[in-house]
Amino acid sequence: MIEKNELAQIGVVGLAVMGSNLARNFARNGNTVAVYNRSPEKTHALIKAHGEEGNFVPSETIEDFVASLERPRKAIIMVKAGKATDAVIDQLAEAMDEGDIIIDGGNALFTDTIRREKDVAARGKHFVGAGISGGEEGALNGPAIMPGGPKESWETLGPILESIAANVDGTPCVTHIGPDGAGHFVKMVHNGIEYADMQVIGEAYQLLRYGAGMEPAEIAEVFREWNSGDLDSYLIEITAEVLAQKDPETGAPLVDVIVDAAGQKGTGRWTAINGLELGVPITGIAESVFARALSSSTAQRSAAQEGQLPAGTIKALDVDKADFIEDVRRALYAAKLIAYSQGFDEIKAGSEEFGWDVDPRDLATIWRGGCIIRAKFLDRIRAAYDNNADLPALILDPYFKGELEDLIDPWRRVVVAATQLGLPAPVFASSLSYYDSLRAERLPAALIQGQRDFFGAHTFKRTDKPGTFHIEWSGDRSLTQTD
Ligand code: NBP
Repeated sequence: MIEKNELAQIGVVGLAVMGSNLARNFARNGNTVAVYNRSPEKTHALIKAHGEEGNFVPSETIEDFVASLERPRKAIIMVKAGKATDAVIDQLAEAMDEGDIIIDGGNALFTDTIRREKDVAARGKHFVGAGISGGEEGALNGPAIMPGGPKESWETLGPILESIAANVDGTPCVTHIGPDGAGHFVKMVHNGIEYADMQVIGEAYQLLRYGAGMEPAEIAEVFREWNSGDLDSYLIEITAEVLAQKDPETGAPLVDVIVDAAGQKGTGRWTAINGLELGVPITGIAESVFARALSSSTAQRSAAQEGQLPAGTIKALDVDKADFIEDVRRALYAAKLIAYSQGFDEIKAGSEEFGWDVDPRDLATIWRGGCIIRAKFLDRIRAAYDNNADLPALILDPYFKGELEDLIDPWRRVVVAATQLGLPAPVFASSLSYYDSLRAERLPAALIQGQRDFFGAHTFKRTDKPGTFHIEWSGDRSLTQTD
């Protein structure tokens, strides 16, 4: 229904997949929604197909759109991230008044959000970078929303965002994450964890398929069963659906028909780059980004297959099938736990670096619904941070330590099996190395420090006394204290 004279509580700019679904979600939840798209066809199409779902106020110019909003005006931008976002922000900031709020709901890089907030604030308006997860379906029926920006904007925006967010046990999956770029930063890491979660599921599938020789339909049943236990999550649920699906054209398992080159839009890569910049070992996420890149290196892969790189001695799997399936389940759980633990480490480091004061409990709460990484075990993560807000690492929480007691041996067996079978399991294996590195009493870093001192006089610390030292490597090899 189009109520032309009614002022809208919220506006949406950009009516492609995400924007049109988000606008419908606002309208269905009793909000009057102003809608605008650069090319008016999308606006007309939305009103034609869904105008009866609620109160929409369509506009064909940005000025009319702004005029159709009640004050303080609140407009969410859902356009292609990058230059398009800057263009729309500029148009809105020009047409809006002091105190109005511009929200960017796209997948912006958090450093862009920090810059945009400064620019918009200098023009007297508020800017909120909000991460929105859940894809098309989430946008329509309830996404997880991670808004950053000024706290005072959250006071105005909170109720309207709560009206459309997913809801778990009466708690909306949205909260103010922190100032300026905090929301988009956290959404970036969410996507990084999503990459790792999808990769470890893929590695489990690969082992069951080519290690245990199971067919996709049979593996689908295994994933269905796993979805009723510790691994209960959206990604496990949809994995069972994808594996059970037959290709409508050939009747073959769909997974066998799909080209094995994974795409990416960049948020996983940003998470890995930021982990490197902050010096946080987010190995699971980085390996997952590399695994997608390797899968898409089609020319190199086919050259390697044609050239038949030696496989070495491949040993057939000599274990009970049911035992192996259970081992793979536990290895998947362990590697997933590491990915989340590392993701939370990155958020903690980012929060400290940028002074955001992000509360990890908020994330464990709002990620329980609406978003792609929603999972039952987020309740456990929430409990872990409730018990100790300064947990040095998620896996050091007593509950997860207890879980790892049961996971560690199966996890080792699976990494050994993958190695013996010549099957790639980059995140299962590297996460285990990360885990063993964390618990190692001594790391070879001591030797690296010695090498660095040898070739570059980079100095080293001693285990037995304070100070910084150097060995006169090219002279008499005496020890000198440099400070
Ligand atoms: P797209 O990312 O495909 O962007 C298309 C929209 O951007 C259209 O409305 C288009 O208008 C508009 N646009 C462009 Br392109 N350049 C513009 C410009 N210079 N000025 C004004 N408008 C411009 O849409 P989407 O897939 O709905 O995603 C929207 C945002 O949400 C993106 O940032 C995306 O990363 C993020 N996101 C997407 C998902 C998902 O599952 N798709 C999930 C989470 C977040 P036009 O019709 O006139 O060309």
